[in-house]
Amino acid sequence: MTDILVLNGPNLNFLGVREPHLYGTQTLEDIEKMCRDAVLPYGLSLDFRQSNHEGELVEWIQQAHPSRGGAVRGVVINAAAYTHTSVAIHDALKLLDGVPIIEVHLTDTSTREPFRQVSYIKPLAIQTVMGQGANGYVIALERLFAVLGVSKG
Ligand code: DHK
Repeated sequence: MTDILVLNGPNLNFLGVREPHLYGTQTLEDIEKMCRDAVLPYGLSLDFRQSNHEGELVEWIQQAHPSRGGAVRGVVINAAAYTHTSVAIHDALKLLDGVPIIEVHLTDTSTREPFRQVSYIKPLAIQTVMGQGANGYVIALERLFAVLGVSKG
């Protein structure tokens, strides 16, 4: 069981190598460390995961549901390319009724190709953080802490 679930979609395991002019030079491991450092003072547990497979992401979201023994309090998700295509991930996130979800993108997708203009995550998210690079994950987590009313110490 985890308090905070951070999910990452396809190709994000190539951060640092992949189009660094767009996605930056930090690796996913760097981002995980930033997230762990952000969560630590709050005494919350963090599950940080990445998958290139839509079904695996759906499965992890389902596992966060109370009927599967989950007790997740907040979700940060960068569904990467699945953001723009996945009704399955949208439907799975909808199962987590009442759990605050924050959508993150390293890049500002609103200024990119037309096929990136649609987000199936956005309607379920309390906030979308875009174009802030790796720091967007920390911004998203801090918003979650505020919404959850948790404090340091
Ligand atoms: C990451 C991806 O892999 C793309 O498919 C999305 C997103 C944007 C990002 O900016 O983090 O379109």
